[in-house]
Amino acid sequence: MIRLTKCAVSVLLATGFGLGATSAFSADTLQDVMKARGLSQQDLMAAAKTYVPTGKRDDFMVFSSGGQSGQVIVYGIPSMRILKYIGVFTPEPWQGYGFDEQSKKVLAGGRIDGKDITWGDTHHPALSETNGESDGQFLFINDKANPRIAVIDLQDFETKQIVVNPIYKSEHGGTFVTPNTEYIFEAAQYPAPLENKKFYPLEEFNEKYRGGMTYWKFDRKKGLVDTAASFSIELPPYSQDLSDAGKGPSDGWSFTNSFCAERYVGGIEKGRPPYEAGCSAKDTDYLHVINWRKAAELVKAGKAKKINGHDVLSMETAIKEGILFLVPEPKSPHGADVTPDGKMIIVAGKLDTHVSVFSFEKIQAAIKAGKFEGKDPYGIPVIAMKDALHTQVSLGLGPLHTQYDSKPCVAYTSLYVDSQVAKWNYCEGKVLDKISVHYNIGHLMTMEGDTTKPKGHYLVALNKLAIDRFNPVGPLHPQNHQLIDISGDKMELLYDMPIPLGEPHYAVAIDAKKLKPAVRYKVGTNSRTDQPDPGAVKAGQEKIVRKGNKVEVFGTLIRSHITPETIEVNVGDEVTINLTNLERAEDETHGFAVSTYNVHASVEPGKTVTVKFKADKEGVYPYYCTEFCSALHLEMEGYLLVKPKGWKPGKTTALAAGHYTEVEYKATVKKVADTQAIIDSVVAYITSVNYKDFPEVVAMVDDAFDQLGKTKGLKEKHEGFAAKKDWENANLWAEQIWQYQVKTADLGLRAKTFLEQHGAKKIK
Ligand code: CUK
Ligand code: CUA
Repeated sequence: MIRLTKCAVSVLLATGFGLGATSAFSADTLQDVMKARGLSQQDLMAAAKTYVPTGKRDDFMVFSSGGQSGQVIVYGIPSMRILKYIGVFTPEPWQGYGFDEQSKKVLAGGRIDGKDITWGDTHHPALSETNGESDGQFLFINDKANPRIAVIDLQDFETKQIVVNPIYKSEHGGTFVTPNTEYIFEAAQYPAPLENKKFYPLEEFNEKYRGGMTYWKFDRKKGLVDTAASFSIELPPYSQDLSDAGKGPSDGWSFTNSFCAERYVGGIEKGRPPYEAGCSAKDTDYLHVINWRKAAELVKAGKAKKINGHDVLSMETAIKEGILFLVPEPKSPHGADVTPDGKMIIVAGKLDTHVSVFSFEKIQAAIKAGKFEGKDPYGIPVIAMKDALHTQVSLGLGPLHTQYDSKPCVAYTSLYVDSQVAKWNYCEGKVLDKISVHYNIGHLMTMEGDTTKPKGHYLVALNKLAIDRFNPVGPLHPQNHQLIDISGDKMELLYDMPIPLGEPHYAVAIDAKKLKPAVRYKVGTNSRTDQPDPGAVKAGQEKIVRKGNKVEVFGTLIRSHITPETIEVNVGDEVTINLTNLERAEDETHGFAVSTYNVHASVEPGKTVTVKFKADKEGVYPYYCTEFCSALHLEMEGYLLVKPKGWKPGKTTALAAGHYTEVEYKATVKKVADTQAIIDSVVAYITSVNYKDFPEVVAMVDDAFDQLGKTKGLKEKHEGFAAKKDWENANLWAEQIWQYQVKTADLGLRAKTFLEQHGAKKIK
């Protein structure tokens, strides 16, 4: 059985990557390639600016809304390589999101009126800030269709909380954060009665329908929104839209624009002119200027009333306390973006060629002087547009959103109708450059462009239509994110990236160095709460507990077995399976699925997850690991046996036997000895260098010795059986030693490669 021994070595070599052949480029010259592929010098330059060679990483990380997918898309810049989809409002099977109990609890937080809502229309992600700068700790995102926001912890890129807005029926102007992430903003969109399940006819729109602005209090220590400490301000039914938080001099204030300040109600089916006509009839809508800091104090002082159990400051109170003002803005505006220095608010009107630059100082001067041009129908003081404007600049057709450069006074505005990005100077009010994009751009995004310190370098155009840019995939086209180099005077288009998951309205980017996600959980962690999970067990303590018709499994996962390997239940039993991944090595995730019971879990190193189901059908259901985690991944399996009512074992038949011989047993023993020699040589290498300086390697070495430790007592066992000439058991137990050895060697070789690649030094 020499064959097996060779196989053993080849498995070991195959797992010890880094021993591969060095590859050479083919003999083509760069010119040949350019000619063959029809590439220009400019293409080559763009490729050189975006190509991230194998093994290298991106400079910036983007968190993009996943649009109607209800997820978040993570990708790198400049490569535009997609790194992850984060399940947020929608179940995501790979991550087990919505299929294991821990994540189901998070999704249940997003239930409305007792019903699951398993999709979301995600629009605006926002990164947490400290002193106005992105800190890389948390990400927030809204759901426009079902008024909700979610909290994602960037420790593990997992959704930890979904919060339902108790008074809106839709929301859009969120999420935006204050400079120290004290609050997360969310503005309503389509006006509706604030009380839940209250019906008022559209004829009572002006009196009973309302908009609003919600300020969610964020508890950074807990990493969760504190709903009890959050509040809203009642606003007129003006279709509040995008918002932004003040910063620097304007910190403590928020700005929210609106459309349909006409309060028009359509009804084309009844012969009325449609919404789009009535909602854009007047020349101006309103920018809402709110002193949120003072509002928070008023709420603390008990001046709010409860609506659906949530603190709401009435318009009346807000007006009386002098915290709510309106400024007319050119009609149907979209973005409201505060400049990095916090001095200006730039508003773009979709139906106007101008962007309007409002001065916070001027707005404050008008408020102080009590200089208003009048009141709106609800009694809110209106500051004259001219008293608030710094300047207006004509940029082109359909200006929507504005982002900022690291260079002072430089801004970029998307032009939806023109399909262009305009670069301009908002201090001096002049256009600097324009570039065409493909096609019909919505948002645009610069690196940390929402913060007090934008980083420049790149801009991404989030285009609504791709039309002819990609290989056709049917009538539903992907979206097109285009990467633009903004480091020079002229903008340069670098890359087209199709987004195939939904319409991402907005995205945010952060310097990749600011993100420091964990590589593993502390063994036994519930990743959704970051607390020790009661279902966790240590190696050797696995058990199956039965109480009446409830069967609870406390199991573990480690290459390459699931413990237990058999779960026997009776039909009708409620089955709970808790699984802890005992691995410490980076990226050693196991998955867990049970045939046809619609459960799946992703169990990353250290994580504990729970799946629950009712064993409502008798039969035999294999369960297995769904991640190709090791050479013996396919053997990482077991059986759920669901026994029929009143089933009794019949004539006992033997389990399948291999009928092994003494020769085979001896070959296995030799294979074990050969493999041990390889392990010894790897161990000799690892301990000859400063491996303790590499936490990744220490984790692998720990895991390796764990695996090797399991061989304890097995030698005596197989020798005992051999002495009794029970070659079947002797061979199988010797084989099991080898299984542990393979995993030990796999880890050892990975550790060795890592050390070699990271310049480990000899210590003796
Ligand atoms: S929105 Cu879609 S392009 Cu929801 Cu910010 Cu402007
Ligand atoms: Cu664990 Cu495959």
